[in-house]
Amino acid sequence: MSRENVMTPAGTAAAEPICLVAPDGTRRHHEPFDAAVADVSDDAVADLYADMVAARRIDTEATALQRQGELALWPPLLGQEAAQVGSARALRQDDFVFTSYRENAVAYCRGVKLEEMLTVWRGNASSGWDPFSVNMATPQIIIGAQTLHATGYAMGIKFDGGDQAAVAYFGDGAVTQGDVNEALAFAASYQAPAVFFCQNNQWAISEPVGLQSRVPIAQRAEGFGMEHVRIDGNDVLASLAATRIALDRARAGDGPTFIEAVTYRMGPHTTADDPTRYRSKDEVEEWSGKDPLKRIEAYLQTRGMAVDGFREAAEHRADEVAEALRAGVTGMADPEWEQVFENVYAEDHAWLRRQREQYGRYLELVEGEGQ
Ligand SMILES: Cc1ncc(C[n+]2csc(CCOP(=O)(O)OP(=O)(O)O)c2C)c(N)n1
Repeated sequence: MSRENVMTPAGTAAAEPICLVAPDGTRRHHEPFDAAVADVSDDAVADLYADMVAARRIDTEATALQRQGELALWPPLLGQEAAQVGSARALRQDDFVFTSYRENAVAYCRGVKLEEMLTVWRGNASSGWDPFSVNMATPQIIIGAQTLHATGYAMGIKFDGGDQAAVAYFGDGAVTQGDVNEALAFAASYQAPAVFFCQNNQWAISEPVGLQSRVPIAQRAEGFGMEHVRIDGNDVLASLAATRIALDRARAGDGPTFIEAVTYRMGPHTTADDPTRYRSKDEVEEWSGKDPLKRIEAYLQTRGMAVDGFREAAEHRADEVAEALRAGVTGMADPEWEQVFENVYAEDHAWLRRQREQYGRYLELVEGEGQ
C-alpha cells in the first residue's frame, strides 16, 4: 500500500469527501484509496455489511431497552455505522482506541462484551469494561478529553519504540474544545503515531456544524501541520481505506493523521433529545438517501451477489446479537452500594472511609423509612 500523495498535504484546501462506493452502489475510483482496499474481496465487504447490520441492531435494541426502562439513557449511532465499522476493522488488536459515548459499533468490532457496553447506561457501574482486555478505553463523556489520552498514549508508543497506533474518535462539536486543539498540537509536535477520527455527523446536540466551523473540519488540521483527509463517512470502504493509510503512516513513523468522516446522525443526540425541535424533515430525508447499509447492498448486487443471501445471514447474526444483549442487560445483577467507592482512589483513606460510613448510615435511614 502506497503512502505517497495520499492525504491532503498541509497548506492546501480540504478536498471533496473521498468516496469509493456512491450512494447508489456505484464503485468510484480513487488512487491510492483503491490500492488500500485492493485485497478486500466481495465476501469481506459482505462481512463489513454484517458488522453494520449488527451495529444497527445493537442500537435499535438498546433504544428499545431504554424506552422499556431498562437503561437510563442511550446515545444512538444510527447513520454512522460505516464510519465506525470501516475504521475499526482497519485496526490491529494491539492498537489502542479512545472514544466518546457514541462509538458502540467500534466497541462491537473491538470485541467488547455486549452487556458491558450497556452497564454504564444502566447505571450499574461507573465504567463499562476492562480497557486492557480489548485495548479500548471506556466511553469518555467529557467532550474531546479522549483526544488528549490518545495523544499521550501515542507519545508513549513512540518513546517505547513500538509500532502500534492510538486512535481517537470524536464528533464535530469536539473540535472546538481546547482539549482537542492541545491534543492535535502535541501529536503534531511529537509526530506521534496517532489517528484522529472525527465523525462529522453535522450536529453537536442542537448546534449545526456550520456554526462553529467556517471551514471544512479537516482543514483545521492544517494549522497544526497535520496530514488530513475528508472522506464520505457513509462509505464503509472509504473509511477502511483512509484508516488503513493513516495507520500505515503512523506505524512508519510519519506522524499523525486527521480524518474527517462526513456523515449524519439520523436519530436523536440521546434518547433524552428531540431533534424535530432543531432540524428539518427535509434534511433527514436527504441523508436517508445516503444510508450506509443500503449502498453496500446495492454495491454487492452489482458484484453479482444475491442480496437475499447475505442480508439474511447478516440479519440472523444481528438477531442473535440483539437477543444476547437483552438477556445480558435484563439478567444483570444490581451492584452493591459500596462499589461506588471502589476504584476511585488507588488506596483507601480516612476521608473516603468517612464518606462510605456516612452513605451507609444514610441508606439505613432511607430504607428504614421505606419499610
Ligand atoms: C466538556 C463538555 N462540555 C459540554 C458537554 C455537554 N455535551 C454533551 S454531548 C455534547 C455535544 C457533542 O457533539 P459532538 O462533539 O459533535 O459529538 P456527537 O454527540 O454529535 O457525537 C455536549 C456539548 C460535555 N459532555 N462535556
